[in-house]
Amino acid sequence: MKKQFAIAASVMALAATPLLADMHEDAEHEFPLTMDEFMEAYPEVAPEQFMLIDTDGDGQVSEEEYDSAREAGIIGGEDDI
Ligand SMILES: [Ca+2]
Repeated sequence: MKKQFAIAASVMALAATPLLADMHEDAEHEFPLTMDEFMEAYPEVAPEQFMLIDTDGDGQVSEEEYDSAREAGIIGGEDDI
């Protein structure tokens, strides 16, 4: 009985791993981010700050804009999330 539970737990852990990896990728590393996606990832960022980050004004945050915003200190590093 105990062994069956352990096997079931292992299978569930294996099945859950790709799902968690996808969610992580969507949240932090898929560029460009729409304003909604960005605000979800960085709820502390005000809409006015989003306009500073979206320097070309297309309503999305590209990887370059994200890197610039981090360098400018508008958003924190990944350690702060
Ligand atoms: Ca942009």
